[in-house]
Amino acid sequence: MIKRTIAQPPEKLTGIEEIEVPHSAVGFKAIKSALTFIKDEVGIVKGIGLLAKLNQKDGFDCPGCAWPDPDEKRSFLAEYCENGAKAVAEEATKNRVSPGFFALHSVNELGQLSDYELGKKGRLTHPMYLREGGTHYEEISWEDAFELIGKTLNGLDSPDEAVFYTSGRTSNEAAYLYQLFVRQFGTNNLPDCSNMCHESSGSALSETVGIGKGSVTLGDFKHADLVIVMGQNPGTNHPRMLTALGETKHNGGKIISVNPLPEVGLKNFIEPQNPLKWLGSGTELSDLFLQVKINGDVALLKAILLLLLQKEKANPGTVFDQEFIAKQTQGYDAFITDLEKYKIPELIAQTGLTHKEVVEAAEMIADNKKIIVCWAMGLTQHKNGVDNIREVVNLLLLKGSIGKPGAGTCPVRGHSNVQGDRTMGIWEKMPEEFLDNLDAYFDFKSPRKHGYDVIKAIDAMHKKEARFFLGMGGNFNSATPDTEFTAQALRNCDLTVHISTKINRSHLVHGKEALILPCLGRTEIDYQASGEQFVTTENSMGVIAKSVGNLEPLSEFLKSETAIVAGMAKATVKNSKVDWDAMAGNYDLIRNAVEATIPGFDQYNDRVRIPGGFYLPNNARENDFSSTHTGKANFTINELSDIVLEKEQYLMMTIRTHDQYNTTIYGLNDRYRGILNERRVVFMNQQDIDEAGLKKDDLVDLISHFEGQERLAEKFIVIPYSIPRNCTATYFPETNVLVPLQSKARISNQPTSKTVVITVRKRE
Ligand SMILES: Nc1nc2c(c(=O)[nH]1)N[C@H]1C(S)=C(S)[C@@H](COP(=O)(O)OP(=O)(O)OC[C@H]3O[C@@H](n4cnc5c(=O)[nH]c(N)nc54)[C@H](O)[C@@H]3O)O[C@H]1N2
Ligand SMILES: Nc1nc2c(c(=O)[nH]1)N[C@H]1C(S)=C(S)[C@@H](COP(=O)(O)OP(=O)(O)OC[C@H]3O[C@@H](n4cnc5c(=O)[nH]c(N)nc54)[C@H](O)[C@@H]3O)O[C@H]1N2
Ligand SMILES: [Mo]
Repeated sequence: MIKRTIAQPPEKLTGIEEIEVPHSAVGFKAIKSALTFIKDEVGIVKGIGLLAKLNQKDGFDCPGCAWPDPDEKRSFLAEYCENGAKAVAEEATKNRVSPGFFALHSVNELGQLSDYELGKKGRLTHPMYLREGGTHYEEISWEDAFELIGKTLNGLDSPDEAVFYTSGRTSNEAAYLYQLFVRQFGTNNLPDCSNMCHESSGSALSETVGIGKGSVTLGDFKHADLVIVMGQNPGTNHPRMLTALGETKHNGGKIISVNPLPEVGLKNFIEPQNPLKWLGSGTELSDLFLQVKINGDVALLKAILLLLLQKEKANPGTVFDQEFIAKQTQGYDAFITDLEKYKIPELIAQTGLTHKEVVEAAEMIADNKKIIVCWAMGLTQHKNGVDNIREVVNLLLLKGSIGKPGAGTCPVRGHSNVQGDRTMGIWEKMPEEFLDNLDAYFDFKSPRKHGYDVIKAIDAMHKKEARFFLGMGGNFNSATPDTEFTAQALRNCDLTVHISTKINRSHLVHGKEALILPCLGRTEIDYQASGEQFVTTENSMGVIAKSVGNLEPLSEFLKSETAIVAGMAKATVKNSKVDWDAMAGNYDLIRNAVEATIPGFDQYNDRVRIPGGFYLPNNARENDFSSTHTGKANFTINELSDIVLEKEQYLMMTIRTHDQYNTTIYGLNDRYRGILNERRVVFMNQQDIDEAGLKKDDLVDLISHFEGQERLAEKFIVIPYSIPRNCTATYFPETNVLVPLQSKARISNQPTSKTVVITVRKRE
């Protein structure tokens, strides 16, 4: 069994306190919590100045989530949330990690700190270098850092021995230049955080409706009859979405939530815009809460679809949109034939729900015509993650609920520019058309062989088939599955390079040599040769807008991500015809190149200067499905979960607390689930706890089981919680060590971080 190294956070308990689960989300406590983070990290005067620019048309895009801003007026309080304020506080912190700090603390010593303690050390100020065999990072000049990168890359046997990862905060401009550099160097090895996030959504949506992005706009929430929120915790991860759900309700629409946990944000919400309401009882959001078993969604959807089919047969044309089906779709008959193979009681048994609850959901769906389905990681991170989403699409197609106001698909994206990075070409398998355009504009030949995604990249580094790793943002060691395996993969590299704002565990799990390159964050002013620059991002609904920071850079040694890419490119691709300095000196030139090579960016530089930005084209929104492989929207046949639990086994989902941003730990509380000051907890059903002979607050070890292998995570506190039988929940990244690398979704190859088979062992 795998034991811990510094690749994992230490197994220290921090002193749990349990409180009652609150009745509603947001409200006064959220505002108070936001201001406390701002005060402690940034200082109140500078902090308020920052919040005033957050998500405003003349300000910067929140580095938190990708939820869109209203197209129309934006109010001061409404356009940020508690967790956006925490994200800003984390970036604009007063604390600094300088060369002096690294001289005092060895890499090994830093590895003993928790992720929370590490993050609180502050922002990186200087480029740092760890020499082979070295114990401490030392200061290095930018020139020497670029030269080392160029030399190492050019010393590889093949460009495919290098891996270039991207996290989703990188701006469009930096991402575009970065993928150009990587392709000019000669590889498509561009894995990204999206491989672990919405890859299943992209795979399912491209196949079924011809675009890997969602079809709805923010305005659609005002017109929807019914919004179904599946596998998503907006109260914590997309708090501004609660405002949109509030609007649905306000206009008479209904909400169904489907989740193994009764997440507070989905139950009740107190508007942040209106201080008069902060102390009130709030808006009840969900009309129906379906507490589904982990990975029971395909079974639930199939049961609902069968009930709808029965109703449609009884009264043809009243439940399904037959005209839409006939005109716009393909595969209906085969889909219905397959669906009829299933038996409703058997399906419902897999969901853990009652017959009555499923019938109620089917009736709400049958009665309404304008339906939006929203989802996030609760649907994508499963072996049948793609099936989950294709089944959602089947439902929407039957109802003709796509490509019209108030209806459609809404995969809710994570990182603030994860969608834009893909549009800019950060993908290991960009289509030929994109590569052809790039080649024509820049007069070179980009590689055509598909590159590594996250899982394949880890595997290749582990086998020493890849020997160079670069992370454009992110925290690869801690965000990926199978922590100890991944750590070994990184340690196998000749050189690991991280372009980062803050110190994280990936800097401590390094190759023979390592570099940390500190970059500007969203909140900072970006000075370049032609003057102050702005960047652009794409939100979850395909709006491209400008983002400009308002703080002086915290150190003169920081470079923008774009400038860093240019520096690396010049040191590496010696025969390039690209004028890297000109592009990095004036981002308008990068945007001109984007306009020339990517459809939908006509007059990019002009349109993005209009406050609020512009929408990219979206065929599904326009009710046009001609870009799928059949030229129509496609019904698909999907598989149920095939996980069979043995005695004493549970399914574990790894989720986020209210006080973290992925691997960045803002604080130790999960207020909305009643847990304060502790992350090493395992939520279990009370009956399961009783049957296992355990009690509340017992200390346990968790062991995962996959293809005969066992993985171990030690010291977790048992917490009885409202969760279906045989289901458990823990926080990521502490339990990533339990997620097997080879456990992945069919088609999308996404890690299955929400379905890990575990047993629980009481500690002596
Ligand atoms: N404050 C904050 N904001 C964030 C982030 C953050 O860490 N902190 N992360 C950002 C990123 S990158 C992303 S991708 C998003 C993530 O946003 P979410 O997807 O909301 O994040 P998770 O915590 O993974 O929560 C998954 C939800 O799915 C439920 N779930 C788990 N398994 C199943 C299942 O089998 N079926 C169903 N129906 N539900 C299930 C869980 O109970 C939980 O409510 O948030 C983004 N925004
Ligand atoms: N078990 C489990 N694992 C998961 C998930 C899960 O639900 N369960 N979720 C997955 C998902 S959805 C995602 S998206 C991934 C996230 O994976 P990543 O994107 O790799 O991880 P983050 O924690 O978001 O990255 C945080 C780091 O980014 C750097 N950073 C912050 N802002 C900037 C910036 O502006 N520029 C640069 N260059 N660096 C910056 C900081 O140094 C910080 O330490 O994790 C995945 N891993
Ligand atoms: Mo994500």
